[in-house]
Amino acid sequence: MLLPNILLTGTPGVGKTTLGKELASRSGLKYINVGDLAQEGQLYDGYDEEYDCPILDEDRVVDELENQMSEGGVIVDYHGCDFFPERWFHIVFVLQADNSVLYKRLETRGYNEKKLKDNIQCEIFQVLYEEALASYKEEIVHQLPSNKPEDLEDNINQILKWIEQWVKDNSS
Ligand code: DAT
Repeated sequence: MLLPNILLTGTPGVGKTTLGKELASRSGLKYINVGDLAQEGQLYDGYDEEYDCPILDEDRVVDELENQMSEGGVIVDYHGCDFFPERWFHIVFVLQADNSVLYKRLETRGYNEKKLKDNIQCEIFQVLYEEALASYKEEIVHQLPSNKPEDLEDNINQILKWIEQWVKDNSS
């Protein structure tokens, strides 16, 4: 494998897509949004009436991604991380935003009151960070602040440096 696989996770609205796309264009790695992939392939298994959204068919998503992941060089973006095979990822970033910042972003998306409240709580209780720590080795899980444009720039530069070092360490 010549390039690493990177997981970007965190509560909806923290900035995974923004970071993932920009990072892909500056690193040459491939960006995959699991939500979009599921929609394109209709990789669903039922419908969640309470949350008013389709339920992801996790096994089919994993099957769909397996070949690309084993080749390496993929940035995966999803607001969940416990169903991917642990071996896929060389590093995991959990993006985080302040409540007030996240609230405004989700409000702009037109989320209803319940969805807003649930997502803000998800962020307050660091649900995705806990999920990442339970699913991957602690030393590869990193939190990244994602409140303002300077955070985005810092995060990109930091990850680009990490990729460069990984490539050096893994070339023989
Ligand atoms: P996600 O993919 O985690 O759901 P997103 O990338 O779509 O989030 O970002 C949600 C909104 O926040 C979008 O309007 C872009 C904005 N945003 C993302 N990262 C940001 C940052 N570091 N500074 C300011 N705004 C940001």
